[in-house]
Amino acid sequence: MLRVGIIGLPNVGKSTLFNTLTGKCVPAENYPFCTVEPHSAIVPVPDELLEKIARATKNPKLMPAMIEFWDIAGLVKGAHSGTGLGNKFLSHIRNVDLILHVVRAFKDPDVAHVTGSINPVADIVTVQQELVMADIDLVDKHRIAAKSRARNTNDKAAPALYVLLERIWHAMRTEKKMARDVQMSAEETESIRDYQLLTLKPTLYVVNVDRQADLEQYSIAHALGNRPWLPLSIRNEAELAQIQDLAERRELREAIDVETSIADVITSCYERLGLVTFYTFGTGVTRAWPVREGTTALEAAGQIHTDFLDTFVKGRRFELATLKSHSESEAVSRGQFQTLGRDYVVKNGDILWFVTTPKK
Ligand SMILES: Nc1nc2c(ncn2[C@@H]2O[C@H](COP(=O)(O)OP(=O)(O)OP(=O)(O)O)[C@@H](O)[C@H]2O)c(=O)[nH]1
Ligand SMILES: [Mg+2]
Repeated sequence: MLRVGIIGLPNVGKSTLFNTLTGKCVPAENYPFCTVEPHSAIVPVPDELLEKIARATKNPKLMPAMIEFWDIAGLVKGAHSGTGLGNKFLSHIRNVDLILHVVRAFKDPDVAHVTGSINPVADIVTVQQELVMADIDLVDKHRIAAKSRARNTNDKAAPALYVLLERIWHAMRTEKKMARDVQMSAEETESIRDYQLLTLKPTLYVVNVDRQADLEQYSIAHALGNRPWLPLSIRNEAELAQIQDLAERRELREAIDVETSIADVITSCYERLGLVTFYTFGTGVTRAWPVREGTTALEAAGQIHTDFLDTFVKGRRFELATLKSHSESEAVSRGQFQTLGRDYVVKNGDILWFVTTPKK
């Protein structure tokens, strides 16, 4: 299951976003620290291709990719050392795959701001610094352990790991750098992936505005530069989600001058995770399978059933157009498929069928 943790200062709209994303109701009141325990809920990823495959192959039950969203308490300055409730929460998001950082850029004098004034750019820095501080402690622990292993054991990887951790630790302490901004090779990044550093995780910023003009006023685009972000009118989206009547919904949608929607947030989270999706169909079910880039046909089959790792014979890849006019067995007998060996690298949008031997 893919996991996304929603973070930000208190009272910026995290729980309202979570509720709207998930259709779940957790308290979203106008006072800071309304959320104490993290809440989680599972949300399907909107997927048009999945629906098309289901229609073409007449396997109507959809199993889309799922994302588990975690709503946590607001972070404040000093959260890493125990101020507010944030530090307790930081531990809850250590194992998420993506961080969704909500930033307040709506004015509304009726909604209190922890520092008293709206300053999204400063708020982003405050939250980032808390994440950096929380990571420093962790890097330090691993740094000391690597140093000891380098001295006292035959662990060949330990000296290089120690040098790397020393470099990251230094950059975090002296320059307040996030781990992802420290220059590292792909192998170095991989060597510390298991540490679950918060500032190494992919991040998507959601800038909560009441209207598009809020973005310009606070120079958001400039401040976030090339970091991925989306504007969203969370309160309006929450209102929209309550409306059943389609015509009324359309009217409100048009009245909201921020174009990105809740569905865009889910899709962007999925995209930020850098996954590819392959599809399977059969016995009434059409299913999307999110896998890491570079996954082979054998590994993909193993996702479906671990037994397939032993019984894998080959894969078959079908075009959607073929499945629209022919059943799977017709397509096979007409030779309208591509045969895949175990080392084939799965591509986004592949519609696959695995041939396996019965297990002895
Ligand atoms: N004007 C306006 N108010 C909003 C918007 N989003 C949220 N709010 C209001 O802000 C208040 C706080 O929202 P929450 O969703 O509870 O905020 P939170 O970030 O979860 O807060 P904590 O859990 O305390 O950290 C509520 O009164 C919301 O209705 C928005 O886009 N515009
Ligand atoms: Mg909350």
